[in-house]
Amino acid sequence: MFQKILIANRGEIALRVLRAAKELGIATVAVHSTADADAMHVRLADESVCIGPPPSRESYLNIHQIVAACEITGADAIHPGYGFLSENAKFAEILEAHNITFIGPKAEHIRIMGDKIEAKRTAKRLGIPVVPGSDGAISDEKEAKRIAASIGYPVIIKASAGGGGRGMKVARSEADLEIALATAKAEAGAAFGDDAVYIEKYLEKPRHIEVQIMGDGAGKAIHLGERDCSLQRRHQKVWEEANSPALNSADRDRIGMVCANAIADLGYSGAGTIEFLYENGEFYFIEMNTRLQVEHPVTEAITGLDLVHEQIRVASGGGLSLTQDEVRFNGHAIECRINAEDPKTFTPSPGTVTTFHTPGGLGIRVDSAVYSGYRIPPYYDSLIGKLIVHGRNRVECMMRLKRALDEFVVDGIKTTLPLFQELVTNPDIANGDYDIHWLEKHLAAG
Ligand code: MV4
Repeated sequence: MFQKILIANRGEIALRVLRAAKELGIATVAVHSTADADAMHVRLADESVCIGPPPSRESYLNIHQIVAACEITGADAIHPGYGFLSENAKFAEILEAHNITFIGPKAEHIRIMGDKIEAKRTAKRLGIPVVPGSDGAISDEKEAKRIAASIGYPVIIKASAGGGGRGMKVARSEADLEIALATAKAEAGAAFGDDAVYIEKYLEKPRHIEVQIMGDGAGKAIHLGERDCSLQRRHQKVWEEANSPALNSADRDRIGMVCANAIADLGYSGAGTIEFLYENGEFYFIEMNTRLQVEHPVTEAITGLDLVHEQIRVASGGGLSLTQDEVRFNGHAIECRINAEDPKTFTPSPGTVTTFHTPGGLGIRVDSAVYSGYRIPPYYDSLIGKLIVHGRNRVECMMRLKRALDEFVVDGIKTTLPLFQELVTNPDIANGDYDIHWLEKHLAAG
């Protein structure tokens, strides 16, 4: 087991990792920018190192400073959290060269999944169902037209270096295709320095369902069920739940086992998420995330497992703590992402939080690094906390969420809490009847 872990992140996820390390008796090192000197993760860590000025590029993304902090403090492993360096294959390689363990997958697997064409090709080879489309990059308009005609319109053009919704163009007919292809290619080249694009059948009203997997890096893997993350705005998830209201247990087991077997074959190590679009009872792979995700606590709530413990165990060579047979799904969980934003316009609202009072009681978890008097800096993302609610079933979970939201007080800044007050009483949400476009339509309808 590791003696000391450096946490290369900030905010609630830095705290989340710190808590897991403490429970395992592992010493912790926080790193922080000058804007985060008063942050909770810095206060709670055993040691801390300032790694640069406020902009992420010069601090939380600064590989040299982070490696130096590791060497100065003698940490033997780094947990990257999510975002920042968590899916940077180069970073994983540099750590390996310095004999520091990266608590995450092999660099090779991060690289494959970062290239969306390569990811899809790999998924298909491993037996995961993919969206019908081109086998690789589209070389010219003629090829695009031929493939689009064979899969049928509408189609979507995606950047291989994109992901998370960046660099996508829909073409509803052959007349749209020429311009969609040209703009997708130009935008991908400008944004990512790689203009490779691929084509897929465009699914009109899917849900976003993702499967949580964990591999031991040596051919064993398990799945921990799925999360439904369809409620999102501009590709930012807002509300996530486990299980998906759209799946029955046979569908869950089927897609879960397909993913676990694929991940075992790949020799994947650590936590990962396989993302699907789900429409008319079918799953279609879109991307894989090779990190711990923001919404991992809903999976923890229904499985009783600590995913960060599991990541640390696997990275230190201890293997998975359980087999698939030992995974049990219990009840229902919902996560609300609380952002420091105007709940109507979503304009960021940094500043001093004068009161921060969190809900409690059975089935309630709040992951946040905010405290009363904390000043939210304007430099980073606007997530200030996650409210995770567990119940024996979805109805109980929703009732509990409603009362937890009533208890939650955040004064001094604007937050998205009022949006959740509204969602928790909405009939479509109560029925689990929503797709990836539901929230944006709801917000547009005012
Ligand atoms: C799609 C799609 C429809 N058809 N692919 C957006 C994020 C990126 N991960 C993939 N995305 C989509 N890919 C096909 N073939 C619709 C989306 C999409 C979406 C997906 C998940 C969650 C929210 C979304 C919002 C708009 C579009």
